[in-house]
Amino acid sequence: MSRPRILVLADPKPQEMADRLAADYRITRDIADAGDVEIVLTTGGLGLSSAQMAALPALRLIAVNGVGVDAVDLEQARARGIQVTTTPDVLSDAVAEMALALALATGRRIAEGDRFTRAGNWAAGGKLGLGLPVLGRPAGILGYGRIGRRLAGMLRALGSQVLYTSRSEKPDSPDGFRPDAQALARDCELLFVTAAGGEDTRGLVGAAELAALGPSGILVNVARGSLVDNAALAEALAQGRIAAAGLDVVEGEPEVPQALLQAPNCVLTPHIGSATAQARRAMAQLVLDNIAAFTAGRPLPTPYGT
Ligand code: 8YV
Repeated sequence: MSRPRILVLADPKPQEMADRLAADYRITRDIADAGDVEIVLTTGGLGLSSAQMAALPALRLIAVNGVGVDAVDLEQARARGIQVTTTPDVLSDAVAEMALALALATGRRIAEGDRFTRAGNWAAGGKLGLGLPVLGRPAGILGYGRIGRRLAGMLRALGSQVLYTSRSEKPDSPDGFRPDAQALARDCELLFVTAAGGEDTRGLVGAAELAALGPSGILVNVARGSLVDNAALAEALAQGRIAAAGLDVVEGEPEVPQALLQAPNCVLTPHIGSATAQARRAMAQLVLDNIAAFTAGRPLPTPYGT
């Protein structure tokens, strides 16, 4: 049987996984050359837009290398019976760890301290100001899915009180439920954004939530930039309405607003939450498993929504 053709919008990492993909499938990277293609490999960041999907009449599977599906036209996929798969669980540790790292980097001024030292200020007798403790302060999880729960477990193990908000209260959770983002921000001092992106969560963290978080509060976003109002955040950081922010994702990425680039109390990283060799290898393996199962007519290991 000839090797199936697939449209690849982004190679899985590490390279060995991309090589395995090339060995098992005939790859095209040109949507205009993919009219007969049944399978698309994309990432959480790239997704597959309405127009792209409409240009693929034979499409039957969208294999996402990631867990975010906010950039996939799910409505069109459902209407056309196109299956969507993601890579859940295997990246939860990495992304949750990144959230914790960003909280520590902001609270304890690690990025500022690095710049301060490299600029020769320490050698010149300068003193960097005090930071803020992270562990032991009430932590709020905005979005209690796989990543949010994993982060909650890490924080709980480190002695922090954990609160969360989600569409509904989770009876099995040992953490405190709050009905919405503002109530959560009011009752915590570290606010972690781990909810799914998309139009229904756009701007969940705005001026009101940041004011509720307060002047010693720290915001961390490892989910999607769309969840946080950039302008409100830049204002809150500049005016000291919150203490600091750690962002692995920003609305409009990879472009970042100047106000955030220039904010000394904002730590920025380039969407690397899942970027460890272990996580990316496991994600790529799941992608290959999903595509192989689809090709063989077997049940898909990680269909979206399960
Ligand atoms: C992916 C992500 O690695 O899972 C997601 O949706 O955003 C990341 O974990 C990213 O999409 C790769 O570009």
